[in-house]
Amino acid sequence: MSGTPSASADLAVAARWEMDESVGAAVMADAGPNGLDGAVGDEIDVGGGSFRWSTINWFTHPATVERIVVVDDHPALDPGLGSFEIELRYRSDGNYGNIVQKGQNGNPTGAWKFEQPWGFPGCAFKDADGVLKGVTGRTQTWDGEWHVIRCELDRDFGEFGRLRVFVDGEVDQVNVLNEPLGPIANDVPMVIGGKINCDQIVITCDYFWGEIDYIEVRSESSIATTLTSTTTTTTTTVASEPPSVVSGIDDTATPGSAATRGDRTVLD
Ligand SMILES: [Ca+2]
Ligand SMILES: [Ca+2]
Repeated sequence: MSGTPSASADLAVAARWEMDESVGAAVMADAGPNGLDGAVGDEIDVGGGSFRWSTINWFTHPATVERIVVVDDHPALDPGLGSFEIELRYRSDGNYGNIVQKGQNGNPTGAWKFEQPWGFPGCAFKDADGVLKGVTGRTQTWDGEWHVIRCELDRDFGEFGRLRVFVDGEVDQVNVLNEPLGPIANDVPMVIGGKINCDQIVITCDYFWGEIDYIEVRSESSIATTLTSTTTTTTTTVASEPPSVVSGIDDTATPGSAATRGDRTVLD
């Protein structure tokens, strides 16, 4: 069961990971219609109905790919021009970290992420033209208690759509878009727990710590994934990201600032 109902009837479950695997499991099973199982890194503590990540400093070197779960690219996980939602139940005493994302700043055809800078949950979407829109909650949720968080890209609202973040079933923050947000699709994996393309030197990995009970992604693109096959170019690879040049606001390095409440200039 989802914590909160979808705003749009146009959405279908793209994937749902219950994260109920047994101790030591290497595969995160998808209960959704597309069979999007993930590969679980060895440093993730699995069992008892959740996945757990140990505390880590944001600057800890080297990058630790064993801290992430990797789900292969699938069109249902790319918003395209449709609406999109990510919902998860989690608890954390960390005021930092990327929780789940598909793509990074250097992915030229778009990216999305769900994060908790300074413990404010939120998400950001970047389109193929580089337009970046985000919404960050007003409620800090790094209190170690369980919370259901949902981020929503609603393409059908108003002229250009809106982003909303829900905390425990209540709307926590809204960003009504003031310009169009174009197509968002890439050919890189979806990652849970931090970035996949990072080195902790030039590109921070933004590792999450805490515990996740489940994650569900709902998308319009999942309604007809066979019709929504990747139409973007295949020139993007995981290794192609240039250095994460901060052109204005680094939303993870300046968490909690006023700028992180609205749109950002970098999605990393
Ligand atoms: Ca794709
Ligand atoms: Ca679970």
